[in-house]
Amino acid sequence: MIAVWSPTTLLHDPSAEIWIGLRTPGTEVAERVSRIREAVPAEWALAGEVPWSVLTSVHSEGLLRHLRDVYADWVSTGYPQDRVVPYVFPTPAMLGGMPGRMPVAVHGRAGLYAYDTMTLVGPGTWEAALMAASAAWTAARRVSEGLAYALCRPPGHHATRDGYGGSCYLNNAAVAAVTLRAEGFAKVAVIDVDAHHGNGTQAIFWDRDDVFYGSVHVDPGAGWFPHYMGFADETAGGTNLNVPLAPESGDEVWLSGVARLCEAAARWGAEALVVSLGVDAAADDPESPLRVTRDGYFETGRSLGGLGLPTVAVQEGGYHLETIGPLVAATLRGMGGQSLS
Ligand code: SP5
Ligand code: ZN
Repeated sequence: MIAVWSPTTLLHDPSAEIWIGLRTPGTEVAERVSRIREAVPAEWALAGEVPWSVLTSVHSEGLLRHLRDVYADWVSTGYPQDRVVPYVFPTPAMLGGMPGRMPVAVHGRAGLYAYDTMTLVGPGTWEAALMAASAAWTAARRVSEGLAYALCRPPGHHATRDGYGGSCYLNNAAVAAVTLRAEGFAKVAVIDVDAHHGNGTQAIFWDRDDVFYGSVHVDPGAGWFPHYMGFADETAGGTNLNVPLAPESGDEVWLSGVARLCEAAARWGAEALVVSLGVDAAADDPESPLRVTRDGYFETGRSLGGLGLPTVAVQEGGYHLETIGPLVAATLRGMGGQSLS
């Protein structure tokens, strides 16, 4: 197995999430990276920086420049706290069909690309997000050497072409998918086993027939993030498959969902696979109500590995520091056809 990371990903410190008006401690912390690295025995390779031209095949120049520049603009304006936090959002409801102007104030502009108040931008955020995307790019370029794992942090699957949210800034899995396409794989499947629906990845590939997106996740219709998307009727004419699960679902229901995604990707004719590997569906995880066990993650990996495709696994969520390392390791062992221990 190839495992790719970058120490630069440690520089992002969200410090907090503003959630329903409460300032709560950030859950997407740098220690996640050390916990995973300790648990995954591999020759860790360093990511090389992803070319800008690859990023613009996934994201708009506007989003990329905003993420690159907004923190410096924020600091030079002299706000009372050290993180970019939006307070006004130019939603269709606000603009009422009008085009709207580019705000002069940075605090006006902060809501232009952010779609929630939980995903703050601080001093190392751009550098970390860039190197997380770079890890996905590097891993995808090395997929011919075997199963490739990118320890991306911050995660990516909630980031859309034009927007960031859900602790995600750049869509690492989408970067891996377009890189596999550029490497010559004609049909690439993304299978997302993070506990949340990957609305960003779904939206980025919605109109494309060369990338399939499938996700198993806690049902947004039961009140869970990302609330607006992730429903079973979002099919994109056959290149998108959502399997929403009831809160409290455990291994049995989860694994039948994973099996459905694997069968669909195989039937569609996938030639290469990107796995959005979140482990926040685990019973101990504070961010989802699903109840998947370590054995369940191992079996998830076995199902995905059973496809027999060149595979890039991209880290997404997983927030219980005591267990994320073993959970990621178990999934990767399953994917690689190894035994659990
Ligand atoms: C990549 C990923 O797993 N993103 C997760 C985004 C979902 N976050 C929803 C947060 C809902 C409220 N969390 C309350 C905990 C307070 N810190
Ligand atoms: Zn998640």
